[in-house]
Amino acid sequence: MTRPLRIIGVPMDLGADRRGVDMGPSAIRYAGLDRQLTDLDYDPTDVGDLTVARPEVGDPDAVTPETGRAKYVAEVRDVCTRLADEVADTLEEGAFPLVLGGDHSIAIGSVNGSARDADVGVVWFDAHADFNTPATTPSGNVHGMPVAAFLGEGEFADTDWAEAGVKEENVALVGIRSIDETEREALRDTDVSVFTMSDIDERGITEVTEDALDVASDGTDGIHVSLDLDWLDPNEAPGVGTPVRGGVTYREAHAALERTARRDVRSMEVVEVNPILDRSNRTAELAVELAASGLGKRII
Ligand code: EXY
Ligand code: MN
Ligand code: MN
Ligand code: MN
Repeated sequence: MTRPLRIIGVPMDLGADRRGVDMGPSAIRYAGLDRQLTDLDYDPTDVGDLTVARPEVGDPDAVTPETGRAKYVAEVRDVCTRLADEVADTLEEGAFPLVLGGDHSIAIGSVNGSARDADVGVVWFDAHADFNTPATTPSGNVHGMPVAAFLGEGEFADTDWAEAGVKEENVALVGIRSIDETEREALRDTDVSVFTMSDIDERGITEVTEDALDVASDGTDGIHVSLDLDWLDPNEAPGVGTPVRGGVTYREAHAALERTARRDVRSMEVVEVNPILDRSNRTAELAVELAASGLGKRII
């Protein structure tokens, strides 16, 4: 029996400095997403892309009383509000939401949508912790803030950025190797689980991934998977805006997503693919492959 799935494109680049990540959804579709999903017995419906304001019409230096310094904060919030509705509607209609980014700020929308009517845990595959707030950010870029935002950290407390009530103890960051001092300090005061690249070196990807999945599953109705392609080593995934050496290998990434597929995954996003920086659409193809592994594809 085929499983209904909705592809939701979000050509967002307002949360990041490097223009080009807005073309991620096109590149991922071009890399054969629909065919992969159909082969996996999903019945995909591509609802197209959400409209995202052009940087030229937004305010890069926006400051709001509520959120302090965060570039294009009003425009990012508007997109995330619409994305949360789209993800929540998709789930309500019995389909699986697969969100294509776009920069990682869109996760604020996907997570709030996925967790609107359920208790949801989050597994965050990323080189970065994405735990800055408008008060701590070194860049002003919202793609460095989504985890802090949906958990209601700092200025995000008691705002609609965190309206779905995801619990810290159900959030696991995996593969982290680039973290700002302010993020490190803030994370120490939380119940978020942080699995670094050193943990993967020492314990192996399978064990670490299983632990992260346990964190996200514990007492929840399902898991949201957020896959930032800069989680992988830049040799594997060159088409990202903020590459960091020493990431997971091609096989480690597949192993982690294959383990993930065995759990109760209710929504997923693949983000930060930047076709302008890519080589022959390699990173977009990888995004498709890894999404397929996370949705149950097996070698045999
Ligand atoms: N921590 C840095 C910042 O907040 O500006 C870099 C964040 C990069 C975030 C990328 C998408 O994962
Ligand atoms: Mn990220
Ligand atoms: Mn909830
Ligand atoms: Mn990242």
